[in-house]
Amino acid sequence: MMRIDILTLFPEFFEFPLQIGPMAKARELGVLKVYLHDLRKFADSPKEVDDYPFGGGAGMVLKPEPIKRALDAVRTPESHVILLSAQGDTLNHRLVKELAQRPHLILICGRYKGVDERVLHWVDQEISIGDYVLSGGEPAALVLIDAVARWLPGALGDQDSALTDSFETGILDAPLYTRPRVFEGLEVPEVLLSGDHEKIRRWRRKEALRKTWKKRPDLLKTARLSPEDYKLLKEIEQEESGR
Ligand code: 9D3
Repeated sequence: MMRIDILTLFPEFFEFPLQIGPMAKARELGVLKVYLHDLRKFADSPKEVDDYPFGGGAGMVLKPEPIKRALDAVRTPESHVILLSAQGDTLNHRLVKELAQRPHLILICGRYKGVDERVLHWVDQEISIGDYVLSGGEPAALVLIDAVARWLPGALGDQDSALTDSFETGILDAPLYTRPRVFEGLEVPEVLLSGDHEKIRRWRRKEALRKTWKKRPDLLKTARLSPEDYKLLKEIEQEESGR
């Protein structure tokens, strides 16, 4: 069971997304418990969550007291305290899997210009979701929870497994098609209608490798490839150079 406590000025930001998909499934199964905490409730008054920066300048800074009080209320010796911050380690597949092993995450969402630097004394890790500017930590926290929930037992249902996710297999997914067989003159590849499961498996593997070779050649350096994969890649390189 994983517990996640979210410290935020906008708890309502999370309500709808947490009711959909693997996050909802994990919560229904009881393998994920999410608790929302409004930082305003930990302030001396609802207006005292932020203040002007010492030294001057535009914008507001989140005060340390509400965050410390909220942490004191929710943290245990098992907690891993994360500040969502544009200055943190960039979230990736490996970090998501590490976080999914932890029993308790506390996610602190910053807003405005940022949080008082002293908050970092109580933070185990700062995490960013990429090099672009968000208006606050909330969307980043949601991204993190979504990615982590996929690794909790049962969250994906019977068919799907995080182990078949693209970043786990190391290459991109094969192209997908559904009905109709012909749409605006564009046909579904014949092999997918053939019923020949071995032929379909080989085609999918080859097209997944082709996509990776074209779009993310960097992934081919670290992917675990079979002798068959190398043969398929050779065919792909020949086909693509002859175009
Ligand atoms: C651009 C200079 N600053 C804005 C006045 C710094 C800044 C402060 C606060 C930049 C972003 C934010 C709010 N962003 C987050 O809290 C955040 C974030 C992000 O912006 N990008 C990627 N990941 C994350 S995680 C939290």
